[in-house]
Amino acid sequence: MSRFPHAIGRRSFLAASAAAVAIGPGCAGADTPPPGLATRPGLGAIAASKNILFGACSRGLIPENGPFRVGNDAAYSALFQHECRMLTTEYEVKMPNTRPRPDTWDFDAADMLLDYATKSGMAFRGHCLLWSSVMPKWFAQEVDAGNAEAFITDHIHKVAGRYAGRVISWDVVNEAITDGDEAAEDGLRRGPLYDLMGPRYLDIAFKAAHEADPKSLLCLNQDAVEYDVDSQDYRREKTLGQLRRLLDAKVPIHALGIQSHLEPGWLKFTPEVLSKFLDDVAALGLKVFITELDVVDRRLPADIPARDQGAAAAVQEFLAVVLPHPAVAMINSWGLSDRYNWIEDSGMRRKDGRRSRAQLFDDDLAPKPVYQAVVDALNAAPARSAPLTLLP
Ligand code: 9MR
Repeated sequence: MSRFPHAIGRRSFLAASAAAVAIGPGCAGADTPPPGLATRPGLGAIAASKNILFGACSRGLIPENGPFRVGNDAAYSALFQHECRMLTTEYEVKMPNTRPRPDTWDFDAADMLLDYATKSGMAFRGHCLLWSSVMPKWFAQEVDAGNAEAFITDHIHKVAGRYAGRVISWDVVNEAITDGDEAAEDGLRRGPLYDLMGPRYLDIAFKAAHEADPKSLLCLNQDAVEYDVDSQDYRREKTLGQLRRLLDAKVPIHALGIQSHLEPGWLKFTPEVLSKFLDDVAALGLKVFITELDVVDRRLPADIPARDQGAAAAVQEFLAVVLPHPAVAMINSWGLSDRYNWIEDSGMRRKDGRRSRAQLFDDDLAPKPVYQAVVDALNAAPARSAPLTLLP
């Protein structure tokens, strides 16, 4: 299926290739094992003891977008296997990657990640089938109001159908709701999908995903709904509105994803506000997945101990609200180590030029205070009645 034979088995650290990877300056290499694995059970195991699924995203091999990290960096792979029970695609199934041209498909990177997850005994999570902010350049020329529904349906059938029965959960639509000038009246983000189909694009996408993969838990994945500010109040209200609308229309949807790129030192966090939102989503009969947990540290101090404490405090206050809630069934970290950190390739970098420390593990794959915050929160969490499974 894949032309990449790199996937390695659980704990087969030595067998993995230590091929050249771009890792952080001055940090230990791919052949230096991560410290401390023998002395801790791993987040995946702690979470599983509460029937919570814990995992992280990783990139597959995309030449212009970074190496196959879990497959090429043996130390990183060992850490990933120790800590994670689920692997989430980071870029591989987004439309510009699966479909470089309207009639050309490329599943190599996604296949590679699925092979790795399967051989490692991990669940596999698909992110994301549609994201109106990340679309191929050709889309506007090829798709118009007349063919949009058929086009989107066919696209989702092909992608979700390829992996049917093997994806614990799909982010069907990413970041659908926004605020300010980008938002239409119903809070939906204007863009290539909304402009052609209106709110119906959500209905079309979820139906197509369910047809293609009837066992996968289908998720609407939303950003910027964690904090107590007007713009996020608006997003929470509009998100609930769309969820109600979809459920009333009998559209197959099973979960709301709350991305949770936490950003301490900026927006106000009020536990009751987030808690009420979780209650409102759960009252609709939906699960909640924490889909992209990490800490954007650009507003924290430069001093590393102070910065790491700030990150740990943000995660601690967030998880203290989220994890007691029985609807929350999954935590996915958006990366695992600062060695591979999406923030460094984004507009969210620190202004002082220092490398971001968004992740649970540092460049040398050692746990940071934020890791302990997650351990403590998981240990304090009540057990869920059952683990997350594919639909019957
Ligand atoms: O981490 C992802 C990065 O590798 C991609 O280049 C980028 C664009 O596709 O997306 C990043 O992940 C985003 C995720 O898909 C949706 N929420 C925000 C994440 C960080 O930008």
